[in-house]
Amino acid sequence: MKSRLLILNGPNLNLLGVREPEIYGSTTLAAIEESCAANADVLGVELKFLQSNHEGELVAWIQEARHEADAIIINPAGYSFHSVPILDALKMFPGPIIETHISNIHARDEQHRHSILSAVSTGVICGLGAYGYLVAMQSAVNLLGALRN
Ligand code: CA2
Repeated sequence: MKSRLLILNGPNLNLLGVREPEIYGSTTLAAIEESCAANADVLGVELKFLQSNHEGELVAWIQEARHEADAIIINPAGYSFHSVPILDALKMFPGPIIETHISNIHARDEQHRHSILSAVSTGVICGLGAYGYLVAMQSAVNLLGALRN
């Protein structure tokens, strides 16, 4: 059976490519989804790619993922820095979790530097731009393979 990857995107990421290209690049979220879908074919995995501006919706998707996904890749965007509900939901997911940020959050202002979700993530990728999503997918597949062996 193919591994199932779930990619979740948090608030405002639907506006990627439209605002602040100097920080987040000029690639749109639709273009990122397209390259992730192409990468899923190459890696031989199933992919679901979602975005929400609502914390509760993201929590519901993470809960559902316990039955529907083998690994979660999440760009929690602004929720990275304070969302205890997302933190609690991620704690209940049994598989690998790759937290992914387009920008290098460690090189940013104080407010954007400390993600509380990193403590429950298997790995964290940041600062690689949209390419970070592809690295996250490759890492998830690698971790799932290691779990199986
Ligand atoms: O670099 C990332 O991927 C972030 O998760 C993006 C978040 C930011 O709060 C994190 O520190 C790092 C912001 C997402 C806001 O999305 C925008 C999209 C287009 C233009 C401006 C913001």
